[in-house]
Amino acid sequence: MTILFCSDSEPAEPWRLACARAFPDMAFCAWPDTGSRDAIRYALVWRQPPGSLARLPNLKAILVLGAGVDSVLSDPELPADVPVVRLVDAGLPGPMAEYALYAVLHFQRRMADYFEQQRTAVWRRHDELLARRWPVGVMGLGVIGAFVAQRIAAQGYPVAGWSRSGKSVEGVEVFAGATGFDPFLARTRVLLNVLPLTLDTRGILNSRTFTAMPRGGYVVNIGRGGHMVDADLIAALDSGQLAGAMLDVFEQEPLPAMHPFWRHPKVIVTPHVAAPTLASESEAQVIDNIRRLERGEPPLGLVDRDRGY
Ligand code: NDP
Ligand code: OXD
Repeated sequence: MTILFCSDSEPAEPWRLACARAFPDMAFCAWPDTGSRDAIRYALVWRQPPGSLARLPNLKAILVLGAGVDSVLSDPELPADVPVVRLVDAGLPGPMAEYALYAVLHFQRRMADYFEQQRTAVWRRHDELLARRWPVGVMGLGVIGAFVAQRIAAQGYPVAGWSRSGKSVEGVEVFAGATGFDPFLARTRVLLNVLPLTLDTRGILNSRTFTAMPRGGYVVNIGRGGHMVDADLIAALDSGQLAGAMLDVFEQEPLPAMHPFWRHPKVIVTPHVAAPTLASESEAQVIDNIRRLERGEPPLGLVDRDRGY
């Protein structure tokens, strides 16, 4: 029995060690070395090369080493009947909330202006500092989004969240579905995206969305690059409808050197670092899920492939 590690970007070694400790009787191999394809029972994947999970006749589950499964589900050769399992929490919400809070503070406390002023030794104060005047709106109230929303609310910001079902989150004003979207946007000064990328959410950060926000707002994208319509963001920033954006995720990663986001004065780019998956925080969950599957029990974090998350 073999565990296959399959990623175009992440190192296999931490997972090789974790699997060797937990399953000394199972073999481990890292794509493109598959050993005997018939022996592969579990695949640990993060942005697997397309087609790498095809023709594995005894594959029992695909265990995604992240919370978002869009890159896995977009593989045209993904085996149709094999369960896809994602990480649930696994140490991701804390760093996501830190990133989000930093972004809100950065904009609210006018840090870009002070960095710029320092370059020319300008001593000038800007006002409008009160957190209660900075309504934050979190798109996606799942495991991560709900945590992010509560962390920011705990700092005194008025926080609302928007999700499909509108499940309640203590301390957060909740909006739901298509009818709740515009009222949610109308009260939001800093829009924080923590949605999964699905057919329904692709391109949701577009000019219509930005126009529904009060003029001079901010956008923070820590969901996926596919949520953003890049040209619409640039147009909204250039027209003043939006005052700034902090972006961690991009349609193409690494972000191409010629992409206008790199040089836009109102855009901050980070290289998909809001919450990297750490083996130390997630291996127990992955190992536990393999044990559950071996016992014939449902794993934690089973993805609804039709829904896309
Ligand atoms: P969950 O599946 O727990 O939550 C998803 C949330 O999005 C739910 O609240 C869901 O609504 C909502 N949602 C989904 N589709 C829609 C829709 N069409 N309209 C409105 N709401 C919708 O995911 P996580 O919180 O664990 O992760 C969220 C995303 O964060 C990941 O998919 C990934 O893309 C991103 N991520 C980014 C990282 C980074 O480093 N930048 C790190 C980790 C994750 P409902 O509650 O009704 O189901
Ligand atoms: C994830 C990510 O989805 O790191 O876990 O983006």
